[in-house]
Amino acid sequence: MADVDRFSRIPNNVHLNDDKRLQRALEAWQPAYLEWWKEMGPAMAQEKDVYLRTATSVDADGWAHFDYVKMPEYRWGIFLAEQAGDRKIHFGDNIGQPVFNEVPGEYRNILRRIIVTQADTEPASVEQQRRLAFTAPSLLDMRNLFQVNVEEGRHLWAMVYLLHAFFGKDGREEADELLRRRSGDPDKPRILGAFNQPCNDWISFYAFTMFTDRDGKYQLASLAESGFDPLARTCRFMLTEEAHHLSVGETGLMRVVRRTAELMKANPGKDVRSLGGVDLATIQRVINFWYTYSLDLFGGEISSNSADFFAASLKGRYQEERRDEHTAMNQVKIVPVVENGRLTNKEVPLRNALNEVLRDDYVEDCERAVRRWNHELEKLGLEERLVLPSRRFHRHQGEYARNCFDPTGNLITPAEFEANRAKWLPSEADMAYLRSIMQPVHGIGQIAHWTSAPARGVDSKPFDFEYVRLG
Ligand code: BYC
Ligand code: FE
Ligand code: FE
Repeated sequence: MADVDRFSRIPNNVHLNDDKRLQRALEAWQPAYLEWWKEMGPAMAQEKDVYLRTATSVDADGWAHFDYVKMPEYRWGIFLAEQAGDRKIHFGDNIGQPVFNEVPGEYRNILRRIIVTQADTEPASVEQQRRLAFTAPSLLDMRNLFQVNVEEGRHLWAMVYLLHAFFGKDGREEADELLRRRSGDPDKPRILGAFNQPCNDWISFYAFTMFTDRDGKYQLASLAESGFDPLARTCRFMLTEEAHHLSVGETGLMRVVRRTAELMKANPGKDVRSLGGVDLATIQRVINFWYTYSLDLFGGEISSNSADFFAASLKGRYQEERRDEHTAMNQVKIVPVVENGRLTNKEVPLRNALNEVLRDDYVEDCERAVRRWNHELEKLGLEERLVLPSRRFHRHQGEYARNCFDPTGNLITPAEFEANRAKWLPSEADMAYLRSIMQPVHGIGQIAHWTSAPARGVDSKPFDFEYVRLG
């Protein structure tokens, strides 16, 4: 990539040098970001060398540069994927027009809202994961955690660039607010529900990166279709980083399941907890928790916002470009809703059901991962299986938030829900147990008793590589 400026204070491929006002504004935001990172970023190893990947360009072969870095010195940069010729808008009401390179006045508010919502999740996740390194099950896991954290920081930079570059004073104010909200803070919480939930043990961390980062993948993919080209290009590049986060979650849970299966196989009939492992029932409950909070992140099943985003050609469907039809007009989607105390199918104009369309793609992807985990159980001849609960279970947003459902999706009373809560969702006792086994394993090549070592390291390095120089 010819245009990368790697050596200025803010590495970038957006010609920051040519826009002094913008450059100064971002350079003024930078110290506040670093303050936030010190206060809310990883609570240990900030001064240690960590074997990290840094984006230095957007080329297929050049963007992932691995080296030892101290996290506060990570080069958080602004990288947009290459401009794709004379791209035309390919969905919504502006179909066929040239892509927007500036913000159309009539879409300014909704576009800013989309960007702020996306932006807010990035620092939120870093805050949620702040203390996990203390109990990392291996140096490689600790390194992966830090990798995810610095990249979420970079994703914040990506969105803050858009706010500064295209939204003037309001954009700068929003960028400042992004450093003021705090995950879980009762007075100034993060915007979306999942990002205010505690994530203090590694089973939760894997479930978070599996399910919550995966919402990120689907949201970013929809925004990568955007008619607002700077957003589309930003998201396209973010997706390349996101793949690692998803694999940390998916393989993280797989490693735990494998270990649990081994313990079960070697000790038939014995309580897995008495062996120091994580029993399948607890893994299931943690899955239930993060999966359902992540389902909420797609918004309501029936949403006029989703119709507006699509009509404005700002947010498409997953892989919109591969579809045959791009107006989403004169079509309906069937959505089960509760009416008069029972579930009935409702026909919803497709544009108003696009959150649910995206959720369908997400659910299918999650099901694929669950099949993979179950394969670990199957390989050892175990009968037990993990499942995804119904998308109606334990919801806080959308059609199903007003009622209670069991994990298979049957309508139940609030009393029935409460009576079963500890069976379906992580309890205080579960959390206390997980805390008790989450002891740090920080020696080179060592792995915690409750999980198994990954098959491979990163960057072709072995598992017993010194991924973090704690010494
Ligand atoms: N929690 O019409 P509705 C990631 C609000 S993750 C709290 O049903 P809409 C990452 C909604 O804002 C990807 N509030 O939904 C992952 C609205 O509020 P107002 C993040 C919620 O607007 C891990 C009201 O409820 N990116 O990158 O169609 C680590 C009615 O909303 C929630 C994006 O989200 C919730 N879960 O869709 C790091 C993309 N859901 O207007 C990073 C941008 C809804 O009444 N955002 N509400 O005040 C969007 O596209 C949409 O805002 C949403 C919601 C899909 C989130
Ligand atoms: Fe992200
Ligand atoms: Fe992520």
